[in-house]
Amino acid sequence: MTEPDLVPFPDRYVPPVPADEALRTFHDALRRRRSVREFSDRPVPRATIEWLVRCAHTAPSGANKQPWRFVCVQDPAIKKRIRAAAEQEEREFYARRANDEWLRDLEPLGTDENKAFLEVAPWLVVVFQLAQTDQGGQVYYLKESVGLAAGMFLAAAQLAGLATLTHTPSPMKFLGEVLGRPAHERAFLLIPVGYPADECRVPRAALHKKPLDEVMVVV
Ligand code: IYR
Repeated sequence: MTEPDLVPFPDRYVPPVPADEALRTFHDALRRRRSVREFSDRPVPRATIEWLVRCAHTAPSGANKQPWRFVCVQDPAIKKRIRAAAEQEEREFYARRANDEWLRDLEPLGTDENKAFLEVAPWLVVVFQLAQTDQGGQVYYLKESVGLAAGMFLAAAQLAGLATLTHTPSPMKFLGEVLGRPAHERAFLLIPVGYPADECRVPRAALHKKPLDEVMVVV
């Protein structure tokens, strides 16, 4: 058996301001995040997107396997193909696949099969989950791991003043095909990233959060 190799906890983070203040500031940024469907075409530098991926990539993962890939699309021709394929799936979803309750739940959001934002947003970041490591090894708690990384990506984008959307065209198989990804990668989430359009609106329904005592139980 290999001995665990434990080292002193390096570079431990200590907030530069009192913890309550740090949390208030962080919460104030997070609470103002909205899923945006009307993007500006204002460019976002590649270096900024790299920082977002770096932040996401700090996430914990099962046995530290880091079973994710962030495919960052800025090529207009590829965005166009993604939009066409997504809209094809979404037409099917709205016409047939979604049941009545689902469609009713979506009504307040005003979503439909038109996904112009897939061409307008300067970046489409497609998060892939890896069913095995690139070397063919096992991965663990795959959805939990990739979900954590995706959450950190969204938080980082918010801190950078960037808008995001957690878009899940369903099924998402076409993303692996359009992006030429290997068989062990499966699309998990498509995140358009950019600035909101000047005239951007968001659904009123999305402003409501349940009160804390509904989501938090202390025993
Ligand atoms: N994927 C579809 C439908 C959709 C589903 C849920 I759940 C949402 O929160 C929003 C949309 C679409 O993108 O239109």
